[in-house]
Amino acid sequence: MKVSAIFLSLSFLATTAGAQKNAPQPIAPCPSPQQVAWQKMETYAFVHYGLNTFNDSEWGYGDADPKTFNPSRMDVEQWVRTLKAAGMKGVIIVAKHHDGFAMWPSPLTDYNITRSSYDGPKNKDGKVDVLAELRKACDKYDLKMGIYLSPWDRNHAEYGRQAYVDYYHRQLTQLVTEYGPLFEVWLDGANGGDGYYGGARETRKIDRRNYYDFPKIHSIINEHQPEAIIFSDGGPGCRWVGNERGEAGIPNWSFLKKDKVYPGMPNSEVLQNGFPDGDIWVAAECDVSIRPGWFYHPEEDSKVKTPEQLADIYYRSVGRNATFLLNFPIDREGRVNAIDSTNAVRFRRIIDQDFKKNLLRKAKVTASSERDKAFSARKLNDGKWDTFWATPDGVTTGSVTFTFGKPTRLNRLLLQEYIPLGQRVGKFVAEAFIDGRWTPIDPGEPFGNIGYKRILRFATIETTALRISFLEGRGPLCINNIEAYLAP
Ligand code: FUL
Repeated sequence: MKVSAIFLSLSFLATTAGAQKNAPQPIAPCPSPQQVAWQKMETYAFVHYGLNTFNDSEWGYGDADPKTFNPSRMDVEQWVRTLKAAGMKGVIIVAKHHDGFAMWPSPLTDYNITRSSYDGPKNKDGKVDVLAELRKACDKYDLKMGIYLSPWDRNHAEYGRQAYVDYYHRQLTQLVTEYGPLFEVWLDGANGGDGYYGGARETRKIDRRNYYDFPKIHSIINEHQPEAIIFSDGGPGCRWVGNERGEAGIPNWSFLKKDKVYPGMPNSEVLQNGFPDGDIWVAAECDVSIRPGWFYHPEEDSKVKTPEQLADIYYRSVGRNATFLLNFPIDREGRVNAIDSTNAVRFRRIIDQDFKKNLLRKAKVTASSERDKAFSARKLNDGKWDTFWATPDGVTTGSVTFTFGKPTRLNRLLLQEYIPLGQRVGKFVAEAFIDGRWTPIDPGEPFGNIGYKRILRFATIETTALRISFLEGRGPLCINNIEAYLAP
């Protein structure tokens, strides 16, 4: 290492450590570094593709002929290029849906892609393998990859008995060891019911809480993919938001109660808000399909969500302290359909336009109180993640005022807490100085709380100053970013 490089890295360490010195104590529960990195991805994609695509179904019984899987122009790179253009940071592929059909050449079942009519690129063993194709494309275009492996399997003869659970664990082990780094593993909550089950055609019930041996599933994933976030209704990495509209609740706490949540649990509406007094950090993920169905159906070509609808969902998910998982049903050609891709790319343009120029960047910032120089309110508009404004110990409320040099028009406000130290703010309000008075802005919904990110939309106002008052905190405030915009 050259002397200058050593000096640079030492001074870098000194400034980061300096910025953290005298920081407020974390307030549990706090996210792991992996959970923070995951939440910063904000938008990522799902792809649903399989026998359902070719049999016009959403939940196959597990009896459809593998030969019916017969794409005419399949192109996995086209998926990945499209998702990149739509600003997605990762893609989660359904490796196996409830029908049990494996999209990779699973040696554990004949019900897999090698029995289909697909004759695409071959993996290192000379077999068709959609997961291997996706891995390659993701590496080429720098997109993160995740998998969905349905615990419910309507094809497997042993479903409902221990032999199936062992099978599921072995399938999972193969996926987490052979397809490179995964950012998320998706454990669906749909469970048990009628199916083909190796020809038995009956209804099978399972004990949702215990049947799959979730502790074992988690240890398999953690052992081989320590960076992966595990999704389920109850986490432990991230949680379902309790609806498939792509909408988080107001408020939205990133906390759950450990003993109250598990995949397939009843009363899942509570997941929209989380628990203010929860004991584990499990932030919400909003999954929603760009079409009414998760799988492709030609008659839904006229029902693709518009760019404006997708932007609205972005505000209701990312803008409410959640992530936005947007599903693309791959069509019968084997591509992201042109309508879906056009709308998704236009959606990204809307978001880019809405957040083009942070109008608070040059405003003068003052605060009701600050911890010390290192945690000054000026950090709020330095655009960096790990410098933040904090109040002294014991001070759990406060306000920040931004003053503009001239009357300024705006209609968006974005706030972020420094979540590595926990989620703290319970209530806040934003006011603009208009006609000589402080007037609350009207976002058309409750202000709620903050967390990783909160975005408010309101009719354009013209103001000379903006004041944010934090009315309730679980401890000293740790706010790392406030921005305002004038969206077109
Ligand atoms: C649900 C499943 O039942 C749907 O088919 C879809 O895969 C969705 C993402 O999760 O629980």
